[in-house]
Amino acid sequence: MKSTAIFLAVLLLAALAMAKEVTTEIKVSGMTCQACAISVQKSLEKVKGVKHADVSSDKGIAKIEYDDAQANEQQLRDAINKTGFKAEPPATEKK
Ligand SMILES: [Cu+2]
Repeated sequence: MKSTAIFLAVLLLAALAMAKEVTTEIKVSGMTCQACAISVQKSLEKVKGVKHADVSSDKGIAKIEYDDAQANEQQLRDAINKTGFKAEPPATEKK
């Protein structure tokens, strides 16, 4: 049935639309040169759902584009911490 196929296609598109891509910035301390930034970036890009990571050792910031259906910020922080650098806590959680 043609209508069934169309219905399924619409459902699939709706599911894909719900998986939204988000961009977040995480402060990273301890990076001193470009090699540090690259190792953080490589680690972030290994996290499932991460599309792109842009890490600046000068600014001490990792900018990450990821699919929030597959990854969350905690996983990103864990990936950064695993490299030996430190993901700073989110500004909103600072006391
Ligand atoms: Cu370095």
